[in-house]
Amino acid sequence: MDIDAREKSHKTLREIFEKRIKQLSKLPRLRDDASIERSIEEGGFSRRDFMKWAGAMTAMLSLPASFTPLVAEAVKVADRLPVVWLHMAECTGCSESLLRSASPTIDSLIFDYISLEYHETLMAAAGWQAEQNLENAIEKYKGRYILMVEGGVPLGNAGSFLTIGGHGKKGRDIAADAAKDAAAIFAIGTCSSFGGVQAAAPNPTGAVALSEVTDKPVINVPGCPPSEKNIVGTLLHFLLYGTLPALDVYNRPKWAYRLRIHDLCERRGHFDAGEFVERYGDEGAKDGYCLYKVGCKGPYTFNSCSRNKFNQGTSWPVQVGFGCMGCSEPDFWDTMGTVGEPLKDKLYHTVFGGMGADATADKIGVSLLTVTAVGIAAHAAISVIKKPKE
Ligand code: FSX
Ligand code: SF4
Ligand code: F3S
Repeated sequence: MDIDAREKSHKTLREIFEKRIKQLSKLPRLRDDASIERSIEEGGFSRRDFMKWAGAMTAMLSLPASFTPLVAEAVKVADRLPVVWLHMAECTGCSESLLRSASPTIDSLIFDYISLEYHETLMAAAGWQAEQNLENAIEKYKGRYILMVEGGVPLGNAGSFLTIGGHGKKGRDIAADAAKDAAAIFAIGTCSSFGGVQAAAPNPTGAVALSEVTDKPVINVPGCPPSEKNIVGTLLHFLLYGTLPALDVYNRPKWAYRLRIHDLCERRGHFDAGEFVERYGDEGAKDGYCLYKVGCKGPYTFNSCSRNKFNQGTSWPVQVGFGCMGCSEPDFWDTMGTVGEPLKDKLYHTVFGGMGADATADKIGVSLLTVTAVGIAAHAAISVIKKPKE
């Protein structure tokens, strides 16, 4: 794109965002007891910290740095959007990832600040009152609320593996009903995006992805759990654009899931140099070598962990010395082989055979995952020949 065209497109984008923020700011605030400024201050952050955070989110959403003030403005109107958060079959790690870090992050503060109309693990209400809250929120904010769902949806035995509340309402019906009048639907975590651990073979409860119980578009934010940045970024994207983000073939936002873990991994230099950890605790492990041979699935996994990390950017699986398990990919429990071991040749050929090394999730389409593992395996094998054990 030439400079003129780029400036024009930035101008258009700026106008879209300004219009959207203006529209949202006209809506009534849903919470009187909080302002983002106060939440940030009470969380121990300065305005400077907040702007730094907004700058990082702007970059993450692939927007130019000059959009940072607009992103910060968008956060301020986040309390106009009611959020309904449902739990299906899962471990609640997705909520934990976002909300229960030892010290609050700006991301978690934003979740405290938005109007969570219904969230089973956080709200004070219980029993009949909780059920009533959900019905009221759906009715009151019809067509306006964002639905976030955590967990797979069990369909087996007519949905009876997950019943919630006094009337024994089935999880699948609760999710389907809540989806009907939502303004946007986010499947938070791999369970909700693809079925997750519940759906691992033999999938006794018949668990499926959220997208199987609604005809409406679902934005998948996978990861077991997903990073807080991917969750908050998806919300921010919706606030700014008011539309669905560009999605890959698995309905994951491209701004977060377009690159493989392997593409930006801090150990990538060692992979390219053929320097591998052969066993946990060996000299290579101490030197921070590549974890491919001890089971890292980073070359087949699209997610932003190597850029964003977890726990306030402190660390991520590869940094602590345990390879990526492929947790943001569909059916990773079944397709990523044994934990701690590289994928076996047979699986490479069945799942990845015939794909080019530059393949993206889109190009691969419905076949699973990413680049040709044959190529990856060949690289690892060649490196053994080139680099005999020292
Ligand atoms: Fe699943 Fe989230 Fe993994 Fe757990 O709920 S994505 S099991 S971290 O908590 O749904
Ligand atoms: Fe990093 Fe894993 Fe790729 Fe090695 S195989 S470079 S540890 S992502
Ligand atoms: Fe999951 Fe791999 Fe990231 S296991 S958390 S996608 S490093």
